[in-house]
Amino acid sequence: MTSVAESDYRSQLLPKIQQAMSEKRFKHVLGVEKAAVQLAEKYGASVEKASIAALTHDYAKERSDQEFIQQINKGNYPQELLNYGNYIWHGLVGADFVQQELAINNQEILQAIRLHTTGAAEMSLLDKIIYVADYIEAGRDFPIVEQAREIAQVDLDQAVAFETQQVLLYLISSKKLIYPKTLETYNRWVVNL
Ligand code: DGI
Ligand code: FE
Ligand code: FE
Repeated sequence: MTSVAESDYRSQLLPKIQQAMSEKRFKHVLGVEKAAVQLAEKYGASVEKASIAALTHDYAKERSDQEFIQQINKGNYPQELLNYGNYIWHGLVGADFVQQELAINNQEILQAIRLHTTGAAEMSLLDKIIYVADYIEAGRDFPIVEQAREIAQVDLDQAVAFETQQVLLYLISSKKLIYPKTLETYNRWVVNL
């Protein structure tokens, strides 16, 4: 695909993303795209895939619980997924809506969307880029984000580890239910099991 065709594809995708979410979330999505493209250039991933995965990663975030529950029951998902909520569903199950409604069938992109919240023990370069870009995009302003940004420019695996540890610290300190995949990510990337 030429760069002209790429930007053509992007400009057709953009309004579909925008209409699916608030202005604030759309700004976040554009921030993630910028961060993901920079990381893709730096670490040698496909810039086009990074762009599309970033633009679509939170596409389903504003769907109702009812829509997710319906999709979980329809699809090949374990029933225990129903114990969780939008925070887990919007990526893992939301990728189905991206595929169905935006006709994105690239499995690498769909996997990066599915894993963007929890990470996984096994992550591709694109998975890591989207996971980290979501955390460090320019609109994020939590206290340790600057440290996360610096690490991301030095070592992407270390950035995955740093983010995962911080997320786990937050989840535990606020007594949140932890999705097993989040723990698998911790064991692999933080503990180096
Ligand atoms: O969708 P975003 O807000 O851009 O970012 P995200 O998809 O990374 O995170 C959504 C939320 O999910 C965030 O507050 C962290 C949280 N989260 C990640 N793993 C788990 C989790 N929440 C719970 N309860 N359990 C998890 O295992
Ligand atoms: Fe998300
Ligand atoms: Fe996000």
